[in-house]
Amino acid sequence: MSLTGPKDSFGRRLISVPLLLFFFGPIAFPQSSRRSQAADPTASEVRAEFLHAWNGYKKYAWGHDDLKPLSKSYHDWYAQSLLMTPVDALDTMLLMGLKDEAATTKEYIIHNLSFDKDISVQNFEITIRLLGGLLSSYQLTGDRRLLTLAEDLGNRLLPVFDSPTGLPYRFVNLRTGKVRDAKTNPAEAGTLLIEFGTLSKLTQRPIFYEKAKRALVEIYKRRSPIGLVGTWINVETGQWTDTDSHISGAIDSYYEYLLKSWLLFDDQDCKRMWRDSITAINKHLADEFHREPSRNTLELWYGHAEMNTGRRTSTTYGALDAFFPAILALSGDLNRATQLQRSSFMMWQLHGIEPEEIDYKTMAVTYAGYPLRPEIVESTYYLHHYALAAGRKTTAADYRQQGKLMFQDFVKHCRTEEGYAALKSVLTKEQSDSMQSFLFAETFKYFYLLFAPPKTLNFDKVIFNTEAHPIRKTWS
Ligand code: DMJ
Repeated sequence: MSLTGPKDSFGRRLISVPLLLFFFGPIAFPQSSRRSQAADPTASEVRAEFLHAWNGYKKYAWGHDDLKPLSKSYHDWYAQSLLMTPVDALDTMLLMGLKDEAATTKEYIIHNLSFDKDISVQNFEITIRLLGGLLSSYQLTGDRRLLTLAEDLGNRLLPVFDSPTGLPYRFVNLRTGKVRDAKTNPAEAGTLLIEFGTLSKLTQRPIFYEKAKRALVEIYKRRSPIGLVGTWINVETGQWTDTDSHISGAIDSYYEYLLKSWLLFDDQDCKRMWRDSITAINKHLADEFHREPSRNTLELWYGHAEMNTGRRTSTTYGALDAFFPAILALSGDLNRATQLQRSSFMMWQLHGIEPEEIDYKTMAVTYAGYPLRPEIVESTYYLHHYALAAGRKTTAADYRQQGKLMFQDFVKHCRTEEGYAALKSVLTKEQSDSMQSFLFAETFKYFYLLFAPPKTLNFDKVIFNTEAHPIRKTWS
C-alpha cells in the first residue's frame, strides 16, 4: 500500500489523523508499552454493566434524554430531547471498544440531533455534557459532522456572555438567543473554557476561547481579600449574593478548570489564578485533625468558610467534593491527594456506598441520597495512574482494590432489572427513578479506565472535562 502526504524532518511519511483512525480504529491515544499493565477482569465486568444500563436506555428511552429505570420510561430535560445519554455515552463506548454500538450511536446522533429548538437550556450542563461529548467523540473518530454539530451548539450558546460583566447568564434559548437567570455561581460561570477553548482551537475562531476565559477571569477578579470565592453571584452587578466558600457543588469545577485550562492550553493566566486559588483553599478550607488523640493518622477534609473572613461555617464534605484528590494529584500535590482520598473512602464505607454529604466531624450523614456520582471513582483512577507511573505497584494495586469494593457496592445497591438507579437514601438503600447521563460519561468510564490496561487511553496526553470527556491537545 502506498501512502501519499507530507514527510517529517526525518523523511518519514506523516499519516493524517483520519488515516490513523482508519488504520488503527477508534481506540485513540495509544501510549507506549513501557507502562503496559494487564487488564484486570473487573474491566470486562464494568463493560458488561455499562451494556446492561445502555440496553435499558435503548429499550425504554431511545431518542430521549434519560432512562427512568424503575418506571421503565423516559425523562427529557426540556420540551424536546437533546439526546443527553447517547452524546454523553459515545466516547465511553469508543474507549471500551464497543465499535458497532458506537458506530450506530454516532450515526443516530448525526442524523437526529438538532439544536435549532425553541427551548431555554442551562448553559453549564449543555456545555459539559453535549459540547464536551461532541468534541471528544470528534477527536476519537475524526468524523467532522460531530464538529459541525459542536460548532452550531457553540454559536447558539454564545449569547449567554452578553451581560454587563461578561459573566454568563445561566439559561439561553437555543433558537432565539434570549437569556435568563442573572444569578449564577462560580462552577456554572467558570466551567466552560475547556469546551469553548477546544472549539476555538478546532475551528480557528477565537471568540469561543475569549468569552469563556473572560468569564473565568471575572469570577477570579471578585475573589475576597483572602483569596476565596463565594457560592452565588449576580452577573449584572458582579456582586456576591452568597459568600459561603467551599470546594463543593456550585464552586467545585471552577477550580478544576483553572488548573486544567492551564495544562490544556498552556494558559499562563490560568496557571497564576490556579496557584493563588489553591494557596487560599489550603489555608482557609482545609481541615486537618486527629480524630482520636490516641490515633496516629492525621485526617484531611475540606470544609466551608465565609469567603471574606475565613471563619469556618460548616464541617460538611460530600460526594461532589470527592473530585478534589484527582485535582490535587494532577497539580502535583500527591500528599494531600492521598490523604483526602482516604477520607473520601472512609465516607463511602460508612454505609457501604457514598452519601451526598456528611458532617466530617461527627460522621453523621447530612444528605443521604446517592445519584450515581462518579467523583470518588475519578480520584481513585487518577491516584492509581500516578502510583503506577511512579512504579509503586503495591499502592496501585490498593487503589484497584478500593475500586473493586466500590464497584461491588455500586452494583449491589444500584443495579435494577433494566438499568441502574440512583438511591434516595444510602441508609435505607431505597432506589429512586433516576439514571442521569453522567453514569455513562463518567461513572462507568472511570471504573473501566481504572481496571483496563493503561494503554487504553494515554492519560498524559488528555485532559478530561468535568463530565469525563477526554480532550486531546491537537494544536500547538
Ligand atoms: C457531572 O455532571 C459533572 O461531573 C459535574 O461537574 C458535577 N456533577 C455531575 C456528576 O456528579
